[in-house]
Amino acid sequence: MEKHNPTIASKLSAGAHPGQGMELFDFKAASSEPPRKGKWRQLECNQSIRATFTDQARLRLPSKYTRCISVLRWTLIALCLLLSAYLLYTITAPLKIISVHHDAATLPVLRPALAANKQKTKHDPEKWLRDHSDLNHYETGEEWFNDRPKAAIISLVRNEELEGILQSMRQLEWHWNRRYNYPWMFFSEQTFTKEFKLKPTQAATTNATNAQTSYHLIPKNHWKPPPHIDVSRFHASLSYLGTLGVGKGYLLSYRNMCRWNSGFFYQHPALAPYDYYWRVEPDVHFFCAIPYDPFRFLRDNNIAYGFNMNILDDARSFASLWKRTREFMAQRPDLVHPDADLSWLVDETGNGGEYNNCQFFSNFEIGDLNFFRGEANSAYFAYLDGADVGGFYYERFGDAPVHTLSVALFAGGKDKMWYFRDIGYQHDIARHCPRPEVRRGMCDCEATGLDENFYKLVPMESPQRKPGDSCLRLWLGGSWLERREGYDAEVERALGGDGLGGYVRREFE
Ligand SMILES: Nc1nc2c(ncn2[C@@H]2O[C@H](COP(=O)(O)OP(=O)(O)OP(=O)(O)O)[C@@H](O)[C@H]2O)c(=O)[nH]1
Ligand SMILES: [Mg+2]
Repeated sequence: MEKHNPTIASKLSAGAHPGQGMELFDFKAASSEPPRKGKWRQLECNQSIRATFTDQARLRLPSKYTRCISVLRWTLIALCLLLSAYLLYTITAPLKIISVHHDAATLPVLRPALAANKQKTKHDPEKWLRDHSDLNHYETGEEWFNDRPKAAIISLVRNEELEGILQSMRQLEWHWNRRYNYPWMFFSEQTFTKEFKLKPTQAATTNATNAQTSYHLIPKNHWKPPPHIDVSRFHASLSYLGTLGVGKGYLLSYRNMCRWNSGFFYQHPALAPYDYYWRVEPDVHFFCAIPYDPFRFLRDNNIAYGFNMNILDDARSFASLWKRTREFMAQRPDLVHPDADLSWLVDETGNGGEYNNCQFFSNFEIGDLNFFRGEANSAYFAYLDGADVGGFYYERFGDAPVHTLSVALFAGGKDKMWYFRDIGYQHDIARHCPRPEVRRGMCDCEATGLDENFYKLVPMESPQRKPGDSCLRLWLGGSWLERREGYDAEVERALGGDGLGGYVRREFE
């Protein structure tokens, strides 16, 4: 017996008009065999009838078996989609959690007070950081490659410090360079061993990065006292500073190291094609993800030198450095930059115009090689190293105070220097970790204060006067130096403090 679909029949009788060049639905065929594609003929009817008709008919189309398959198919598709979404999420989640948005209040920036005429420059480092900070950004492609600064990570290191440099590399790679792939360049006066470079089954420098690595020998005359050095006077200095207990003052290798880092690294032929360097030592720590390219930052903002610790050095190691520097300035006043600001380095009142021994702690530095290669710095180094002074061997001039004085004298104003406050870092007992307010979940360390590390490097027995404010505050200047009314540093010291209290402006406001 033929069964008609009552709904369709009633809809038809209620107003649908078959014919007039349109094809009709074959009810008989529809009732006797399951309709297939092509069995439909169009109805001349309004849209609503067609919809109801189609729905009704469809309900009857698939057999139980076909419906099951269809359900299964959609379930599988849904599962696949879910799985893909989950995989995508797990791969990118660590990056997304700390995707960076800078607003004015959380910029990782502490800038020094500049001389009134220097307040306005065409560079805007804060804006640059806002525009270029992105942890999900991986630099790839030709456009990026052609535009990136010519820069390298450089390390003076010994074969026996392999474990230490691997540790430094792992952290810097993880927190930054795996997204930028700047080359690592290793320097030594010794030939680097196969173990140091590449040992397929073990950790070695080549395995610690996807970036290019290269190994360079230091020319012999860059790593030994120059001929004008009087050997017996030099030996007397080794034993004198050794006896005093000035850090590594008795080591010839240390003197060579300080001299190379002061005046020779930027002359190495392997660095000739490069414009910027980031110095990395073995056994240092990097605590924070770095969401931008510091090389590009320096270049785009015309900054010569970046540091992240500005602390006091042991003055006994460079007793005549300031006197010699003044001599050089007197000889070559033309080289001193017109914007040079020495106010944070020279204590005119408390210390009679002497150098206060503040220094950029140079085991971390990111800098412009062309500044160091320039006439002013080269001449300054040549003077300190020359026959009249011989300061790297008769004393223990360190590369940190030498770089600091050079940058301050010859690079320009403080806007040529940058405090990389957001790069958490540790070298031995000196540690810098950004405050929670500015770290944005990107650091794995306990926050340190602004005055932290100030005199950590100066042993109790050093008779040097400490400046009244920490080096970093002196560099920042302005309101960073204001104390609350009635505060007396002498009273604080008499009570056992260090005289660094009472500041109106604390680190983050
Ligand atoms: N190739 C080579 N590298 C050296 C030599 N002496 C020091 N260095 C490297 O120079 C850098 C500074 O040397 P360190 O001995 O760490 O000096 P420092 O940082 O002032 O002293 P510490 O506080 O003890 O770390 C490190 O990267 C050392 O690996 C040396 O004789 N040969
Ligand atoms: Mg060191």
